[in-house]
Amino acid sequence: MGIVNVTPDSFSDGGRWFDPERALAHGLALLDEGADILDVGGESTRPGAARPAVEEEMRRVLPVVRELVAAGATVSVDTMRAEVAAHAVEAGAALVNDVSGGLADPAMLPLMARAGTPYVLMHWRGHSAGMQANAVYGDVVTDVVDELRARVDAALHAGVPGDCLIVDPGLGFAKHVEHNWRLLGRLREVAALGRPVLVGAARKSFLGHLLADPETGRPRPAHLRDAATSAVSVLAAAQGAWCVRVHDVASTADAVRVTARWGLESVATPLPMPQS
Ligand code: PMM
Repeated sequence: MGIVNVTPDSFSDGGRWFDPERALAHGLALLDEGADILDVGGESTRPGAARPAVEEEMRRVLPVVRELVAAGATVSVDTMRAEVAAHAVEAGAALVNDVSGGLADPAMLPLMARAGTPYVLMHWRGHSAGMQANAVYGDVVTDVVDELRARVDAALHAGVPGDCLIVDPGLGFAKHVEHNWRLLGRLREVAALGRPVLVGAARKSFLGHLLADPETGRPRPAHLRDAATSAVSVLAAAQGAWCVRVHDVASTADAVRVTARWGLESVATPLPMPQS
């Protein structure tokens, strides 16, 4: 899944694709690089970000969704608002990616029950402005899995078809650095919910901390985190992730292809055993 942020303020690419023409060109380039899905978003969710008005969010995303669909892309809309999701689906979006897992807008689950498109429920504990204060867990993996299970149950209860549901541990959302690593290391426990898993690690600050300058301690800048992102993509794919959401599609597409081939090879061709 390639990211098309039509925002002035996203943390790693804010402003670069804010102009709809540039967003469209960027989406087409990501398709060429091998993206299967393009995720179009008009609201930055960086910690502390302010929310755009709903009209502004629609003004940002709908033309880009429409054009990418017309170009033959499978498009996802990254929104917490039912109204934006409904218009995007009408414009041809094939998937709704809701970072709030249906918590931000009470109209979202009923909409998804009617829309019948795949729906990503991400683990979320509140809007960006204050979310890091909610990064308090017993065991982070158990807590996130329990809270995701509750969202899956709420979606099913609202009538969203079970085979439409995708779950996401929400890396960086009300998570401190160590929480993200624990969730990645135990991704199989998220997969044990029995739903496809989406992982969004791309360029996030826990990677910047890992790669910090050893002398100054300064985190690696966001645009220099793509190699680390593809390493996460490989490991997430090897642990059964259904999808990885990334900015640099080329490196992740190659890395995931290697992972798939490696797995098939080991199944198809068992290692030769020593003769006794
Ligand atoms: N992260 C961001 C935005 N949308 N959606 C899902 N499903 N999972 C994520 O982890 C996620 C997301 C924030 O990252 P960005 O500013 O680089 O888009």
